[in-house]
Amino acid sequence: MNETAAIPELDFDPYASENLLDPYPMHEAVRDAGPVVRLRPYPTLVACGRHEQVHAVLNDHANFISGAGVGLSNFNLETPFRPKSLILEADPPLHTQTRTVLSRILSPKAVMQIRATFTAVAEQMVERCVEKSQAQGSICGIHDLAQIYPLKVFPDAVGVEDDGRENLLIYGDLIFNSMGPRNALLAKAAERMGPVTEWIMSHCQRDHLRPGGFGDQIYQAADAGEISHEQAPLLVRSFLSAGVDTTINGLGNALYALASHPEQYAKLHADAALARPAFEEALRWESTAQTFFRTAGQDTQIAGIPVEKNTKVLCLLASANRDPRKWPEPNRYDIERRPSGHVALGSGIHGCVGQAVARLEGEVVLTALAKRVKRIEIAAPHTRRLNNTLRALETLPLRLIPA
Ligand code: OVM
Repeated sequence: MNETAAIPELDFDPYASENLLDPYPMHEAVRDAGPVVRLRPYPTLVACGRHEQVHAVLNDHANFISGAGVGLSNFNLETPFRPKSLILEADPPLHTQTRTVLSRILSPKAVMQIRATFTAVAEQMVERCVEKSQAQGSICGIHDLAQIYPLKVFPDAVGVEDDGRENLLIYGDLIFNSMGPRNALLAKAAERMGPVTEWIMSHCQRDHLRPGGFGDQIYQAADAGEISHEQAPLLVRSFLSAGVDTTINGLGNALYALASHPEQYAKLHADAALARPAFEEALRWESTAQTFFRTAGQDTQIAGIPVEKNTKVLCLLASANRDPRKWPEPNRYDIERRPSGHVALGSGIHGCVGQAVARLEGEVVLTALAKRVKRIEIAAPHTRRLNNTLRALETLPLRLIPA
């Protein structure tokens, strides 16, 4: 009866600093061990590192639920650290109701309406970076570009006031750390929270949101009876939770990919229309959200291997995105690859609802760079910001050589 004995066991701790700094050797070992593995430091979960199984789990929301949390903690056994997200940590039918509203607000049509503004701000910020790089010798790709761009355009689109936006960074860092274990990273993030939760929740209220913005549109959906007025602030919270730290690090990782691959940047500079595929390939190559979990909603199986009800399933998104079973030369960053099928933005009913906005941000920033900057040089080694879920850079010193 000991069917689980068939599952290989490995010693890796995905949350150990060495694996957060460089997860790729661990990913390879997990993939090569089998379609499903156990990790001795977390004996109650199973992990999937191959694209086929990660994709299958994400696309089987009936067996692999989100309502028990999409981090390590099982909300059936532990109280969530904040009221559950009504979309991320929900299953149908609730998820269907809330997702319908968010996906309309973030639709391609809505993205067309913000495109001109997002483009203009990207061009201004790239221009300022070029000037700063010339005046001071270098810029920080994170502080001078990847961080300030999303922190301006996205809260503007949601309709959040300018004051206090740095709270969004602290909040994002906490949320993505909270999906891992209660380690030192989470403790440090929680320490910095102080009044931040209150700031976040008060800025989810209608009277704090500019009329017509994405946030206000949530309340309009409540007025129309699509969701309740009690649900509205929590759905605005999803914008503030998922919309800033994700794109900051997506952009930061894309800058790192391009700076560390000058031959790829040369292609982008020669043809700015490659901006969108270059961003997409960066998402595959260096997945911003490294991991998400599901929970077995009943006794089920993965690749024919039994998985008991209530088991946490660790989906190593970044590993699936470099699985050689799926991608030729997976460790190569190649902006001419068309990496469709990557799972950096998830897959299935929970696939990133803001992906059109995220891609817009990536596209317009890389387009502005491609046009204005001939070469990007690494001015000094980068440093990483460790986070239990996010692949994040702390600093990325760059020299921008204008065209
Ligand atoms: C939410 C939420 C929070 C973090 C991430 C996310 C990637 C969603 O609160 O709904 O999606």
